[in-house]
Amino acid sequence: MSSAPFSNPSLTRENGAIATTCPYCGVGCGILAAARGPESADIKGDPEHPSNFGRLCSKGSSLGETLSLETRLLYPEINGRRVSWDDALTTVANTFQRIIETHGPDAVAFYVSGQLLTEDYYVANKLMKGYIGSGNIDTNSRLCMSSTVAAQKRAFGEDVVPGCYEDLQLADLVVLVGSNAAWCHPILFQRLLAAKRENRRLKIVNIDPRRTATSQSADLHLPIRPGTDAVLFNGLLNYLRQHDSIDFGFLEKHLGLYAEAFETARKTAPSLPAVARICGISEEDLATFYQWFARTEKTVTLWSQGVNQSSSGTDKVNSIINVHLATGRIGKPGMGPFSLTGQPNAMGGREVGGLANQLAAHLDIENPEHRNLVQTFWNAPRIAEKPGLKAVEMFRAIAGGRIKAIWIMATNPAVSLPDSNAVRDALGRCEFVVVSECESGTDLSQYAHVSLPALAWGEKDGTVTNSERRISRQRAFLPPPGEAKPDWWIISRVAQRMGYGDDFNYQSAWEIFVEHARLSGFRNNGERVFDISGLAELDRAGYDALKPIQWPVNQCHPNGVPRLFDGGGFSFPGRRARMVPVLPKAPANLPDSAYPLVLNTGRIRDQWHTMTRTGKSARLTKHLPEPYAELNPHDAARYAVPDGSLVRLESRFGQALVRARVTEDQQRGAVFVPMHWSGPYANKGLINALVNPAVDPVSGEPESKHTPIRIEPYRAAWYGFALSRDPLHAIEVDYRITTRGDGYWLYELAHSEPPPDWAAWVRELRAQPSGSSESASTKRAYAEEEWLQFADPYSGRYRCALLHSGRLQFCIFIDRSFELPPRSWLAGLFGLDRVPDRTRMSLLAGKPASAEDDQGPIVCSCFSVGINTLKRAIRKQNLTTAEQIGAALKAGTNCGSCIPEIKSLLQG
Ligand SMILES: Nc1nc2c(c(=O)[nH]1)N[C@H]1C(S)=C(S)[C@@H](COP(=O)(O)OP(=O)(O)OC[C@H]3O[C@@H](n4cnc5c(=O)[nH]c(N)nc54)[C@H](O)[C@@H]3O)O[C@H]1N2
Ligand SMILES: Nc1nc2c(c(=O)[nH]1)N[C@H]1C(S)=C(S)[C@@H](COP(=O)(O)OP(=O)(O)OC[C@H]3O[C@@H](n4cnc5c(=O)[nH]c(N)nc54)[C@H](O)[C@@H]3O)O[C@H]1N2
Ligand code: SF4
Ligand SMILES: [Mo]
Repeated sequence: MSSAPFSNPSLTRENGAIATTCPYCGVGCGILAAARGPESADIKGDPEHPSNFGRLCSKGSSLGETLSLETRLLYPEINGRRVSWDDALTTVANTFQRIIETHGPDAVAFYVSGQLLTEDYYVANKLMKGYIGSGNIDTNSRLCMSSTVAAQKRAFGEDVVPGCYEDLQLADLVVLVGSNAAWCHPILFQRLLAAKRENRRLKIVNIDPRRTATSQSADLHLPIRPGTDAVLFNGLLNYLRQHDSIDFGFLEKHLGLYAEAFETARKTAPSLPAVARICGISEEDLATFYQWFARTEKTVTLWSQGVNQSSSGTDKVNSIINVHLATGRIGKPGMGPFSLTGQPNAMGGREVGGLANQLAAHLDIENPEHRNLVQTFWNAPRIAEKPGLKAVEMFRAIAGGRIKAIWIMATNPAVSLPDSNAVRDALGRCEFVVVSECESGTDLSQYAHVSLPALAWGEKDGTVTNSERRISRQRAFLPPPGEAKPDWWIISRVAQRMGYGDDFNYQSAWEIFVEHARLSGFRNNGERVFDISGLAELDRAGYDALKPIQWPVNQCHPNGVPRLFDGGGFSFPGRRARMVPVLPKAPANLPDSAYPLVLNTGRIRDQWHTMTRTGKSARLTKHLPEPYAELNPHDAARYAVPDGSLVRLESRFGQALVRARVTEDQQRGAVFVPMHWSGPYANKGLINALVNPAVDPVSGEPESKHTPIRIEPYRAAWYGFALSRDPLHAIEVDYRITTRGDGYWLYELAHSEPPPDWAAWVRELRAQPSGSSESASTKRAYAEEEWLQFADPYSGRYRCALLHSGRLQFCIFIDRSFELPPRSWLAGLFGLDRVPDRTRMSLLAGKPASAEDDQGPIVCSCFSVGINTLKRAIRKQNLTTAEQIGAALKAGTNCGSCIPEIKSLLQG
């Protein structure tokens, strides 16, 4: 079993470590990394990086465990066959060119990602908007930040995040709306908790329909009815006015329009009782929140997908920004509205204009002057005249045959777009699908006509921008594997083959970055806040040495700017801002008698999106190894779904089969399911198959947090799990979950019909398809193989285990009930060279002779500490605080993101 993940605490720049940036969330933590062979690395938080000051969360610390090349895409392929780069690039260029010539530029599209580096993104946007001449480039940020982008443009005149991380430490009140930062922005959340320990006045409020790890650390949790945030914030605006907390001086000086916003708030959220009723919370809690907000000058409001991913997400964001404008609490230390970005480069994508309705450098596609500016700067033959299609529309246009060729980079729409069955159908019908990826075998791969191998994190070079506008370098510390290439190289070589040679003759990420920096200052005259012209003169060495810096960076601010809009300076004419009147709207689809529950989807602590990287780390997989649905005990009883059983979920769009987790954390009528599981890991865990494709009319962002569904118990003939040293193939059952452990694979299984003969079925399961890799040593050991078996047809119980020379190879446990032995103890036996005789006796019992040997499901991923170990230590050593637990077991002492769970163990 691997020990602590931050394997080399002595890493420093001086001893050869490379400083780079974490490829996961928008916190943008600095990392020191040193290669340890081609497929692994030592990782440590960079003590000098101003986002994390040396700390890393469980995902960041485990990056060294995700570098295996086993499933990487390493060579270009056409229709699944390896080809040369020249063939692949020429095929892409010629096919795009042919379709454009026959059907016009809007018949092709790019679908890109906030996980591309700024330089990759810049080149993709330039090719589509300036050379192909269509607006049809959209990004997965459409599913993520686009409501905030739209709202900030409506409020400030430009998409700008005014504040910085330090504000969380300077504030006396921090409100988190629709954000589970404890799991999704862990290092920033840890900074907030550290500030709370220092500043006793600091209060944390969390607004989320469900109780999360974030709520557990909050002073006040408002479990509002899903979708009612705009009423809550309109109510707050109204309350602030009634209680004399409005800064009219600020409004007069810096705002264009505002009166109507107050009027709409008054009409739609007239009183505390009315708001409390609509939001489904107690009047008392509501009053507490409003009072705290009214009387605390230093307030920061953070929000994320619980607000953005809504059919009225743009309005909801404006309702939040309104209360900050109305109180003048913006841009000052410890104050401001603060959107937490999700992806490592969500911000960089916005800077280069990666959304279909933007131009590069924060310019507007609908403004002829702006179009002229960008076209002139690029000296481009064309410029997109109108916005392109937004993600959901784009895939509809593919289904309808209007878009005939699509190039997808660094995102997996077959998993992450809503109504995924329709998306897959569209991809299946598309004439030409190009996929740039690091991984093979994803749910998207099967639709690719051309697959292009991209360099992955650790191999590529460029920049990303985090949630606080801070630009950091990602630097390569691993050699390029196979024939993989940087994304910018792939795009620009296709551009050259399309005839745009000179303008895409880039030889390095640096050349692209300085061009992007020059464009941001081109005819700017201080009108656009986004201006990094101060970096346009960087030479190659300067780019390589670039230290993290917050834009704008220009002549006036050569060292960047932590806060914007202190004392105005907004981007509307007269440097003004606007309060947008917000009329609260109900979600697009409401529950009814056929689909009575509301499906909410989101993230878990230790997985990243479609799991292409985090799924490779055994440590990360242990925290929550199976897709699940969280439901309230009342709903569980009503629909006869016991905790731990399997539950079938169904919406008007599709179905899923997942494990039920019954918890009071979930409010009645609401079900939460993580978004992470797809084909390689679960046969029916794809939750976007159910999610409605309703979108916000302004931003086009899908309503991923609100779909009416129904649930029913799944009646299995049998449940089971298998643990195997070698991967098992073709398990045809109703329910199959695959997880990767240290030296084993774990399969959770269930099926509605029993096989006729268990022993024969198990043999079939273990049969390797021809040509597959059972190692030579395994084969030799066959002579000494030993089967242990237990079958009781009467109770439906079947158990068997296979040992090779005393080493556990495989075991399977089948039962009519879903209550099976714990997996963790058995899994641990795969770490032994020989199963001791005493243990062998209890193998088929599935539990150790002594209960002490079973540590239970993992709570602390960093140090692999299980729940049983924690409970035992609490009981036996009388531990009462998380600090004491840390001292005794190390649990919670690295990234700290398991501390909320540890605290709840202490409480109960
Ligand atoms: N571990 C991990 N961290 C990540 C990611 C990951 O995949 N894994 N992804 C990154 C990305 S790209 C993103 S965008 C961020 C997302 O970060 P978050 O937005 O914090 O994460 P989510 O879990 O999507 O949703 C946040 C919360 O919104 C709540 N919510 C649902 N409906 C409502 C509502 O009507 N009102 C309110 N107020 N809340 C509601 C959900 O219950 C959920 O707890 O995380 C980033 N960080
Ligand atoms: N139901 C539901 N759906 C959601 C959400 C939700 O909360 N609920 N959240 C939405 C949000 S906020 C987001 S951000 C999306 C995320 O959804 P996706 O973007 O689809 O998820 P990822 O797994 O991050 O996909 C990134 C892909 O790019 C590959 N990759 C990684 N690095 C590189 C690179 O450098 N180059 C190339 N070419 N490829 C690379 C990875 O292997 C992976 O396959 O999901 C959205 N979908
Ligand atoms: S908080 Fe974690 S996932 Fe996010 S950037 Fe930092 S280490 Fe990476
Ligand atoms: Mo996101």
